[in-house]
Amino acid sequence: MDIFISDQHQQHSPKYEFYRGERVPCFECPDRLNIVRAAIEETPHQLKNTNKDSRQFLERVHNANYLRFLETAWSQWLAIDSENASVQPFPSAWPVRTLRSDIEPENFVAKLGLYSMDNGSPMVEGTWAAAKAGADATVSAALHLQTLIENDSSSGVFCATRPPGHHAGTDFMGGYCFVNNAAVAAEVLREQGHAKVAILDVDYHHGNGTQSIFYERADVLFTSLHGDPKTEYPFYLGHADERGEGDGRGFNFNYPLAAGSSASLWFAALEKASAEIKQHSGTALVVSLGLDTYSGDPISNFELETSDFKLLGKKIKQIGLPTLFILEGGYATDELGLNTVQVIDGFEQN
Ligand code: Q9C
Ligand code: ZN
Repeated sequence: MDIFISDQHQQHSPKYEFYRGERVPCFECPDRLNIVRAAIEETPHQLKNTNKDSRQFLERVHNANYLRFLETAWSQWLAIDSENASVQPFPSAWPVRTLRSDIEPENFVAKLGLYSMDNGSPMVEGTWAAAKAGADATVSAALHLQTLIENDSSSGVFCATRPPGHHAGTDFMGGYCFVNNAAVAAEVLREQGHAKVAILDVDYHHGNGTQSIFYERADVLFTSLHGDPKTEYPFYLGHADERGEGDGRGFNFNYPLAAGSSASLWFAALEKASAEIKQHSGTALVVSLGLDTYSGDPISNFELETSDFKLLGKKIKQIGLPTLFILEGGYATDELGLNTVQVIDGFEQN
């Protein structure tokens, strides 16, 4: 399988996030992708160039005000006080019910709240560069998949990027995510002539950003298995009764599972999602591959073991569509490389 790894991800290296009331070292860290790269370099899989420009696709997925904010956030932060160079900004106020989100405030922290769903996306000077490079890698991978499709409809391509993307919506960041790479990938495949694209999100956390971006569209099917939002992040989306709206009605499928669910329950839900995808007559599949379903994940609560990731790769292959894997979460850093390679090998060995 050909592999794309964002080469600018290390620029996004925040020190802290908030966890259970404390400021702790970030779970979403550069070592994650360094370890994935090292594991892939031990395999015969080829590393490809990630140099396509994602701009036009980012503009389809995200609104202009939000993209402008992301691009200029760090200079706005420094403009408040040059000593902010060594400090991470966090939002502290949000325009929830009854408050207005139609006027962009001038205060930087107020803007940060307007464009965030939580305080869980710490930002540093290189965040935009890393997020943009991740989207560039995604576009490179999606276009490469298209060239492979022309020869062999059962191809797969893997794109390893960070920061992850699936919590980011049209105009907000959240849950370590700034730009929605899976949505960018779906838009590229649509533009390449795929009338219907399917997304399968297997991250532990519901892909609220991806769901919301495509919720009223019939051309991109969204399916997701995840921890039940009644107890698990992102809490406010991801229930089974969310089936799409307007033209998108019937093109959204959520399979929430109780925290602590076994691997066999998880694979049973995967069968249901796969059946929906097969019925959909799509011609390409984007997988939001979170590996935080691993039993050893420090912030998640499913029970998949390393060998289950090989089975996951095999099951995804059996869906029978050209597939683009996009890395999302996965915070058991030491095992992330091995688990990633398992998915790739499971897909290839079919
Ligand atoms: N603030 C992804 O897996 N909160 N995001 C954890 C610490 C949110 C996970 C608690 C977890 C977001 C892409
Ligand atoms: Zn996750």
